[in-house]
Amino acid sequence: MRLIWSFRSRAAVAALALSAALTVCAQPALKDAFEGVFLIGAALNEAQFTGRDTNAVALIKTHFNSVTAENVLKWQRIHPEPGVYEFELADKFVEFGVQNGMVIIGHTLVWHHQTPRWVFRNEDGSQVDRDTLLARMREHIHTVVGRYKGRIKGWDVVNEALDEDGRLRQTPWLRIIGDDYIAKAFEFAHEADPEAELYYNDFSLENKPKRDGAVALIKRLKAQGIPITGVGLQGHYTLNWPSKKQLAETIRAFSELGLKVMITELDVDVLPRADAHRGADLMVRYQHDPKLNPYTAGLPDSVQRKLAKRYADIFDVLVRHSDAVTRVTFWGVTDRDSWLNYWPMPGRTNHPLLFDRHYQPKPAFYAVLTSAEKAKKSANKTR
Ligand code: 9MR
Repeated sequence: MRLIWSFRSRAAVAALALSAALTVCAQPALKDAFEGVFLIGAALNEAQFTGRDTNAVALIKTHFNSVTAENVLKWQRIHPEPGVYEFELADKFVEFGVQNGMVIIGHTLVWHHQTPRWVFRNEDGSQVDRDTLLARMREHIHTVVGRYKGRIKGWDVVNEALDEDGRLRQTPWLRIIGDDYIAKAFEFAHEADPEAELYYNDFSLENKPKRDGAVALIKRLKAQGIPITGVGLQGHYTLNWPSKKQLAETIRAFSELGLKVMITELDVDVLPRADAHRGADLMVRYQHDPKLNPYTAGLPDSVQRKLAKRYADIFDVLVRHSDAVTRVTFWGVTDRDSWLNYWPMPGRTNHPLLFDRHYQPKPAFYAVLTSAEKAKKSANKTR
């Protein structure tokens, strides 16, 4: 019995691999379709950059020319204890990008999540003072950025420092160091690799109050001569938020400040939400509710079409602003990898990306390719 099952499951895996391989050969590549428009990136997990998920690796090599580490460069993963750095996985991620000639992005240096408690504490448990925390931040940034100097092209230096109302988020970084912790992080990153591009990265910047806060923050940084290259709009979107107008205005608001704009974590959540939160705040969490998990057996055609239309709309805006937008990175490769299967509710089946759970392109993939063709045509016309 076990033999039959193992034969069957091996046959199933082989069939999946074959169909994934055929698909990879038959489709035009996203990165080629957008050549000269912007880079097309993906956030990679460990199974992908170590080569274990061979079907995903085939898709990544075919379609993407930029990679971001979804998790392995975060403070907790790379620097879990004082004086202890664990570079093994991060090294493999960077090696994957180098081997495949991809633009490698580092995510992230200073964030309020995934930073171990010890960073903000003395040995006796009391809170560290400003100078101690600045010294720890500098040491961390120098060690990590310095190690990958010349190989990681750009860093999300500070991640999610703003609240929805546009004010600085109350984090231990802000409370202990003060308002200038953001400027300091950029200065330290620039010291460690003067050639690296340095980004401020956040979600929901398409909403005006938060966007205005980010614009004010960046103006302050630029007035002080802080080396900031770009802004990352994370792009954790839904089927109806943000509007095309909001997205276009947001891109313009940052490009008018002389910054590069990139979409750094694109996905489109198709599942019903338990509340009005639009964004990606990891503090928002709910218990599993089967009523809010309607597409476990696959995405119905009607929703599949909505998702394709939504991606077409998003890319229409992006290609129209391709003078400002330098990279579009998806937060994952296939629906099976997406964090939206476990946030804000564990155990759901989400369908937010261009490739489905069987590594197959979805109608949204073709919609995005069509946007690329339009971009090329209009570029030819204006030439
Ligand atoms: O996708 C990431 C998930 O696997 C992690 O558990 C989580 C916490 O580290 O972070 C997710 O990625 C986040 C990114 O680092 C910052 N913007 C929001 C992303 C989705 O939560």
